[in-house]
Amino acid sequence: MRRNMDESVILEKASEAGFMINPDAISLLIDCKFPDNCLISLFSEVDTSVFVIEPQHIAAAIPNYTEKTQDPTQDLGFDQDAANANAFRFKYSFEQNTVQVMVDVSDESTSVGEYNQFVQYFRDRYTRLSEMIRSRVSSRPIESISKGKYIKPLSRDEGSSEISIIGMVAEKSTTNNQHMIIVLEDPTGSFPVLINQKDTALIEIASKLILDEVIGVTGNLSPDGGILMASKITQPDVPNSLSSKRHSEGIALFISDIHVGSKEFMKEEWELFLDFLNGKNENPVLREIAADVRYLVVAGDIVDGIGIYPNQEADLEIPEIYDQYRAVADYFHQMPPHIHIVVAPGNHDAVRRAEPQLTFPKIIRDMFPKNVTFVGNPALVSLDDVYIQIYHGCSMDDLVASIKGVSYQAPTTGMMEMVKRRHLAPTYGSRVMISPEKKDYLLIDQVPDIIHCGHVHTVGVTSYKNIILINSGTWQAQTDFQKKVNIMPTPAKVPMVDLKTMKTRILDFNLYDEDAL
Ligand code: D5M
Ligand code: FE
Ligand code: ZN
Repeated sequence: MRRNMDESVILEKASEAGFMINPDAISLLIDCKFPDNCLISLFSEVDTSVFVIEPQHIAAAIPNYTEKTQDPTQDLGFDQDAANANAFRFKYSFEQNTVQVMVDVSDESTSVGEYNQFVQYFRDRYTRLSEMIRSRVSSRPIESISKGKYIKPLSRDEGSSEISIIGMVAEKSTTNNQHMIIVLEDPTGSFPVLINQKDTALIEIASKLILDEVIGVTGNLSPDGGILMASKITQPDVPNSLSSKRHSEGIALFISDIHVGSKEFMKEEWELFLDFLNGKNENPVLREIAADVRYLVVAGDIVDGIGIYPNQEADLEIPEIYDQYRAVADYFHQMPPHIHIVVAPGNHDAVRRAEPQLTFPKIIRDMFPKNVTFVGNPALVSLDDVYIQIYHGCSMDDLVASIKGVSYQAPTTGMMEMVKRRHLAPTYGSRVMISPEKKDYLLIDQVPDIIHCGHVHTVGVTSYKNIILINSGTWQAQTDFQKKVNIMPTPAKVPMVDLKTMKTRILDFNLYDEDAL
């Protein structure tokens, strides 16, 4: 009969071998019923530079460690097939996951694109963004200072004559003398603001302003009352001191831009990712991570689509749209069913192009397994208590084009600019088409714990004021178009967040890259 593995025996043998041992490593040995007469040979596999034996050392020493049911004296269990069958165990079940859709236009759309709806839409945007600024800036309606209406209060204190207005940036220009002029607009009127070229700090801020963002400006009126001479610009932003993040447990993975159907879709790397999800990666560290995965969030462009750009047919492996969705759905059927998957559309998907985008039609949703929750783009969802703002990211093209320092190679720089403006797509009428819903779904109202974008096909993970910003890259190799415009994708990388510690990491499934995990 097998002897029960005892903690004191493990401690003793580890010490004999010259190591200390972490309690989790002890639990792992007990859990997998490792035969204690083989402990010494196990510990001899561990690198002598190791001081404390951690679970990964054990997993690495015996990659196919297994829960043995047969008599350990007969067989140490290093048979590959038996090990593969028994070694791996998912830690969570589907029932333990809680996905709540907090904000999503999908069932609430009212827009038909009429002029009046645009008026209402922009009023909602202005009201909610200006409210965020109003708590820090005491402002007056533009009407009250227009046409010389404003009368300077009689005061000996010059500083007290400063006034503030809050408006949308309607125009932006530079004078011959390098001063900047910004025209601000609120529901009562519009007013020009001058940023003096000598105020270099303010010019730096003003030069990054983009059309249609909502800002507060504080300053003095010119002697003739015709222009506001700015001394301060206030963006909505989020507070510096966001309280520590909500958290949960297990792991959430973030992907986007799978582009199934494209000739450039990286099938092999994607299949390696599927194997990883199923606990079949050779690397014990990756198997340990896979065991912990509870959520997978997908931020759009799940297929390459059809008719998205001129002559796309030449780039398609699967020319029919439903065939593309059947192919990607088939991959999702190969994912472990306990993982709760959240899928939002992107500009290549078969939904309306204007944002906010409604979720996929029923005929497509029905192709997928039951563990998939479909949302629109953007959408705010909570995974347990952790708030995730999902947005495919088409506005990144505008942000790269209009803000100095924002680049495709560092996609989170653009996401930071979204947070400063509390808006996912601040500029209207450029690359992003907007559908005028009653309320502005693109506004970042509730401060999330994580913002997840895709679209630009480059991976980036960073933190801004305690919000984790993730751009999840792609599974499509560089296209001819991207080559022409010098976009260098970073495919087959998967950002993950440990929901317990809120620490992040990027898993790499590139097959032909020496550095890949
Ligand atoms: O976008 C993938 C990437 O390619 C993203 O960075 C935008 C860029 N892209 C795609 N089409 C265009 C056009 N027409 N102009 C400029 N940049 C573009 P995806 O949504 O996957 O096509
Ligand atoms: Fe894409
Ligand atoms: Zn896209």
